[in-house]
Amino acid sequence: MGERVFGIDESRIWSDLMALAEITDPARPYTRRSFTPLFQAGRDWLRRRFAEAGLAVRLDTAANLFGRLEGSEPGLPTIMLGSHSDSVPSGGRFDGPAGVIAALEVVRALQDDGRRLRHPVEVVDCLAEEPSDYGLSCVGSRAMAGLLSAEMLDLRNPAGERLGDAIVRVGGDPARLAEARRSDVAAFLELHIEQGVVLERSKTDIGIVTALVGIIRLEIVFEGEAAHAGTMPMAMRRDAGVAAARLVGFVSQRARALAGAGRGYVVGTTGVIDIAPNAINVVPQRARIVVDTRAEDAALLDAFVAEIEAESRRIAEETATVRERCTVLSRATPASCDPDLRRLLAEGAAACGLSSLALPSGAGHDAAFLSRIAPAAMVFVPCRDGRSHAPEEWAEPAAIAAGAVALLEAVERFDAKSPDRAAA
Ligand code: HGY
Ligand code: MN
Ligand code: MN
Repeated sequence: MGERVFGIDESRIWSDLMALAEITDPARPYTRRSFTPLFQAGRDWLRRRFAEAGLAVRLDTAANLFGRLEGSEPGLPTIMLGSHSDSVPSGGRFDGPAGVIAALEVVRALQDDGRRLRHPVEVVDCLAEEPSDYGLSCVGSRAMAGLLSAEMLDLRNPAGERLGDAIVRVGGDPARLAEARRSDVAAFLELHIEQGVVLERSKTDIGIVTALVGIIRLEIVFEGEAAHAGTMPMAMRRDAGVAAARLVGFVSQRARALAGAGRGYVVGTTGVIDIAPNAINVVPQRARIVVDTRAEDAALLDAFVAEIEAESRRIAEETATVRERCTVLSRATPASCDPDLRRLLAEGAAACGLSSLALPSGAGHDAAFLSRIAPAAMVFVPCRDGRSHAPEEWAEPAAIAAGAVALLEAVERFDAKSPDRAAA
């Protein structure tokens, strides 16, 4: 066992993170996309680690993976800790796994010291937090919040598989999805790398998240007309590529303008641009883009999306293309973190000599959906240059361990103070 700080074993956390990181597509480190065999291999590894820690392991009907440790007072609601183990393509080793392993380490620290909380504790690996190939993110945490709809289960991946069938493939049972809905969670706490630069630049040990932005992702398809790039007169072209490019520019310019309007955090990104037939000397016939818009202010986010929708129609007219589709792929409303849990995190951090600051999250997280069914809070730890969703993503072992210490402190304080009594 490595050096332990407040019961947390830094080297155990690190060796777990590096072992899990090995389970990746070797051609595109670090990639462990949800619903793939690699994802399942990562799950199998987590199951073993949960079991070795003495946890009761189960999969719910939405294919969320849990490790549970009963409390000393039967009937109390659950303290849930965790994050996700799936990644974006060519992502990092810490986005998600740092939260799952830190949660596991909190339970191991309790076990090592023979300490038993009053409440049961669950470590969770939420299914498909990243935008999956079915177009939806936070699949498992939506299910726990009762927000994974039948329409969502009918979303299909490029190969035509339904999301519902993919959930069955990884061990869930969408026919009994209601059983995944949770009403017994006393608190949800998620550790995550900041994926920004605030903590690193301010040399602060941990971030205590105030709120998570709302996120709306929409897909727009322009249909033009394939033509010879050399002979078709410019004035007669119906170039879907030009339509897409103009809308990509609009999204970025408008986000910058709104961000300066003093109404909180606003960003807009077009991360997916598909052109067909995608040939050097052919005027693009079809262009599909997926836009990711985010804001702290729900009304502002809706207004931003409405502007994009209107602009896509205007661009279609001006480029003689047809806007074949403008579909909202996913929507997550802004979520606030629980003030009491935030206070416990701040007090616990201070008691352990850790500096902390409050900040919003520009990234989406499972905590956004768990906050709809339980008080939820997040601990951010610094990551190098704020890089994430890239192989260069890096967090120092000591930084993650410090976050786990803050997590453990908050859990123990919540457990001791919580007025929960066993259900009558
Ligand atoms: O996209 C996000 O904000 C998160 O990393 N899924
Ligand atoms: Mn991510
Ligand atoms: Mn994440």
